Amino acid sequence: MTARLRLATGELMRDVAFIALGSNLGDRSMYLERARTALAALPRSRMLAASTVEETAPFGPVTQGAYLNQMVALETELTPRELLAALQGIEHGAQRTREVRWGPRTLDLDIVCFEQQTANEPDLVVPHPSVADRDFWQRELRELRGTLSSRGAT
Ligand code: A4P
Ligand code: MG
Repeated sequence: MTARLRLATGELMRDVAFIALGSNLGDRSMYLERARTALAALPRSRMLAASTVEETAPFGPVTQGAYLNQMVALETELTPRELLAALQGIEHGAQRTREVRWGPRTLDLDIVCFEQQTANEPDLVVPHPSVADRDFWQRELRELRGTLSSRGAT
């Protein structure tokens, strides 16, 4: 049974999820573009905005190529857990290969945060524990929040 939030009016809650996209293998722009298309097609969801794509130097213990990173804001009725399952499906569709943790990958999709919901489970932590450490996530979040508020969406 899915614990979806139901408002007093009986409607399902529409929250906004911020999703980080990363790619550093193969045709990186194509993987990001396909991921955006797949995210926009998720059920009970609507793509609100996408940040600038930026090339970032790889961090972490593994020597690897530069990443293309981007963040999107998705209005969704999916719970954090339902969204995680959907993101993993999209990653598999990108022939994701990842032999080592933090290593190179065609596509990585992380839930950065939800506007209203949180999660703290062994396999799902929202907001993402690394949100404060990644400059580019901070930049992309600011950009998206600016875009949404200038449209009066938040
Ligand atoms: N998981 C828990 N919370 C979340 C969440 N909020 N969003 C669990 C997504 N997943 C979450 O992830 C491992 C497990 O984390 C998942 O099964 C899920 O249940 P994964 O994507 O399978 O493994 P991973 O990506 O290798 O590990 P992790 O910890 O997500 O790595 P990172 O932190 O994504 O690091 N350098 C640059 N410049 N740009 C990058 O984007 N990314 C990495 C990967 C390394 N260096 C980078 C970049
Ligand atoms: Mg990841």
